[in-house]
Amino acid sequence: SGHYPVIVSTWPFVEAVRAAWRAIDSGFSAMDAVVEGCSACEELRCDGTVGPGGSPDENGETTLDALVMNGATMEVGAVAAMRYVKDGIKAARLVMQHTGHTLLVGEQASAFAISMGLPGPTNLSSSESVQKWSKWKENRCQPNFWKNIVPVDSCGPYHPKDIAELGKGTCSSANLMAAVESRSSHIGLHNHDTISMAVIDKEGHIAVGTSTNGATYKIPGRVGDGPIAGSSSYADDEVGACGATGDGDIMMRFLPCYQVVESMRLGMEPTLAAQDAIKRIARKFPDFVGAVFAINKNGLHAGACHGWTFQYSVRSPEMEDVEVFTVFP
Ligand code: SD4
Repeated sequence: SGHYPVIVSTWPFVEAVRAAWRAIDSGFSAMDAVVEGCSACEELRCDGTVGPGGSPDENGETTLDALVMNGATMEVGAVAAMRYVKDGIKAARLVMQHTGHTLLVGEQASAFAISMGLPGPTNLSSSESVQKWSKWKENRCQPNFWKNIVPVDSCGPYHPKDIAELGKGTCSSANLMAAVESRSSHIGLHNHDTISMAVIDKEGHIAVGTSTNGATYKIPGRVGDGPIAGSSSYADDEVGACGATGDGDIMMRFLPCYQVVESMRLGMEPTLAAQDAIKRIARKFPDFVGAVFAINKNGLHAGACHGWTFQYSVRSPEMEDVEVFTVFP
């Protein structure tokens, strides 16, 4: 007995879920709804970390990672480290619909997106991202939340020696405190970074999508879990779907969303499947920060997290509006 349609999204991205719900209500497919929902987040610059204008890399540039997946056909389209184009999720869908490829990267992804009619080239920086970056640059040890739990001076240019020294940074205690504060402010739900969304449409077809500008102060060229199918999100009509958020550099080693869907295929309830996927990562990386939501094809959903408190948003027919669920580690 399926409770369709249903929309699930990481974090309290309520407007994004409403946009996806409106799309479903007007008869659009699950895939269209995913694109509408994630686009809404990109336009609103959810948390300043989805879409343009957020999370500057080491050179101060914002780039986008995005993915869509169709759980009926198992088609996937994605872009990684895409520059100068604001519409990450639309670019991902264009890759899926109009090429035989799955993943395009960097400037060539931008060129493809623009050739397919998306607006660009555009500067993806905002005054906030420029300010944030200049401040960080002034103080080379200011932590990147994801990487500098042990503070490192990760400002390029890199030399083999620097790489060897990574993790042994020489930061003042003031910077160490900043690192600790930055970490707790993230755990306090200030900076969510990624929208991953799953939609089950009226027919029970499932689509997922993810859009993010990745990790702040990343080394240019870094690609996170966002555009990796099975890591940031995964869908299979026969089983259900999953969406993830968190430290992509760690999470992408485990394909947590593939794991969640495959566990549900073998009969696990969404709660257990989500918890199991997170536990597998935490066992090896006890300091990692991340979360997943799981939804099975009957519309039963759950979340699991490690290192922070996670929230995810749901809209289904029995709800009057989007509801936000909170999951504790
Ligand atoms: C990344 N997964 O690029 C993204 C960041 C994120 O919540 O999800 N933050 O690593």
